[in-house]
Amino acid sequence: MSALPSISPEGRKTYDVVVVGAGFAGMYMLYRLRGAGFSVRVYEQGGGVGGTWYWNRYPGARCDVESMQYSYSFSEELQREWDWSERYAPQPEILKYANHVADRFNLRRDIQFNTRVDRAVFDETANTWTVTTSDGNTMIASFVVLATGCLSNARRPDIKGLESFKGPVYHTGNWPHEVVDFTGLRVGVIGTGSSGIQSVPVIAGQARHLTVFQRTANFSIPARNAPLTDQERQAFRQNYPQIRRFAREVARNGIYTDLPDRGALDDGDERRRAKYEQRWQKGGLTFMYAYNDLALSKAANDTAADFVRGKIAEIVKDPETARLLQPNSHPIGTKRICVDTDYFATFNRDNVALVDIKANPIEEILPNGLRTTAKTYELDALVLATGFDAMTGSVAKIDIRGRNGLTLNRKWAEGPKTYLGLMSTGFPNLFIITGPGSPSVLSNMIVSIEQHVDWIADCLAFMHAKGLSLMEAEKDAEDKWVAHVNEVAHATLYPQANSWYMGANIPGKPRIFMPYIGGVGTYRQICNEIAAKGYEGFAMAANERERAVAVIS
Ligand code: NA7
Repeated sequence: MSALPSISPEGRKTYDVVVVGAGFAGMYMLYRLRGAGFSVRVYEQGGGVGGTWYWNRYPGARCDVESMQYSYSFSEELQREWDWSERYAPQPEILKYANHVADRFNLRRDIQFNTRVDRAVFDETANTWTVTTSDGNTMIASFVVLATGCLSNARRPDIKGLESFKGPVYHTGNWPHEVVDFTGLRVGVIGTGSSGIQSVPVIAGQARHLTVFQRTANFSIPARNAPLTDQERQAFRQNYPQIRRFAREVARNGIYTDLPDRGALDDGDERRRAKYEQRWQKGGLTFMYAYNDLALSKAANDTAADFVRGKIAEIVKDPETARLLQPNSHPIGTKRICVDTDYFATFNRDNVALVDIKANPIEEILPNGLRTTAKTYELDALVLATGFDAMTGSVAKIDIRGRNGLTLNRKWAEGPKTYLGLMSTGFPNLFIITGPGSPSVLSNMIVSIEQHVDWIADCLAFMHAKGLSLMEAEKDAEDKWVAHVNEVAHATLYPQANSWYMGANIPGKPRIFMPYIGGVGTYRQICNEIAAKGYEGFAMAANERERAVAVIS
């Protein structure tokens, strides 16, 4: 181990660790590994740090977790010195924070920007990865860490005629860096997930006319966003030790909130309504924490869904539009619940129309608009808020070859298989941060990122101290974990929705519930116990010859 790269006999740079991606996961991974004395190189496709916050610059883009909680906790100084301006910081501020972190910890010197990792091939003789990047360079790494993000691979829908559209076409997940001005234009937004719901009110305020094309209505809770006062920031900081501990160890989703002590049907109608009203007024994702069985019991879930449908009917003046906006196709929370500012009220504006493309699907995009089975709409600009090839999409873009030349795409053809979401059998010395099989997108991502990074960094330090150079998930441990992830998911209502958690938004993608729903606290405990037992379920060896026999106990 050395903080500096060495040169292989073939003249290739050799690192202890190559990290793919310089979002929040890649940056913290670099910080930890560098601190432990490893030589590290980070490759980032974008021109700057921030990952998903670098690409998702659409109007109205904000995090749906409060910024005082959606921020790193690893540095006391950092969390004391950075002042978030609002309860939910807008994308530019989150990106500024990412840049501040990169500067403050001098991370840029080990990050190569505008460089994609195209290929990583495991060399079974040397126990190393040969990594090829888009600039044509090849280097050697003892370990590779995929910090590629879960919502980074923007998905352009396969709609006939899309290429023929004469006006500008934007994807929310890959928004231009220049200001986009919709003033005076007739704009069409396709998609009503989180990105559509956040951008629609802002675009409506600019455009001459906005048509929202909705395939599936979504549940959304008001953000109640507001500037943060000094007092509020201080209160958070004073309580940070317990807030952070709760988020890591107690909360299922890595967010500090007051937890419910009962199920929805344990309260009478009036009391239940009051509880939902209180959560609705408070705003945000923790609406789903009004009761402890909303993700488990359909009858309980229906009470929350009915409450939100009632709110939509109260807000939206036109009854037919209100009816279309009321979600009926999935239990509330089984698709990621959205957090909005004035989304439903936007449909009361004269310049906004909602089109039901479930009833009348889009047939074709035309040079000047869009035709559904019922009508043609004239448009000057098109916004695709159609989401991502989530969780596996960014990994799938890299040609990763493990033992016997097996590609990760081939191994995952029937759905991703991992042990703890951290490693996949047949791909030694390759770690994944917040990958499928870990709580990941069901949680406050920064809490999950810090947990994974700490676990990986500690693991590599352990291996170094023991003189070990090879680590691989055992097949049996992986099979058991995959079965456990499935079993836990199917004990909930989540698999009832056609969500991107299930891969259902990508035609042909296997329908597997990808994230681990057991909760971040439970998951952390499992990971810690496995590490404490000498990384149970992982084969570790000093070199390839010992692999078959050496499992550290
Ligand atoms: P989502 O949540 O995947 O939403 C995508 C939306 O686009 C959703 O309403 C889809 O309808 C719709 N969609 C996708 N493809 C099409 C086609 N071909 N035609 C019409 N409509 C389509 O992505 P977001 O970017 O909004 O949010 C992703 C996450 O980012 C979010 O959960 C937060 O965690 C942050 P569907 O529901 O499939 O019928």
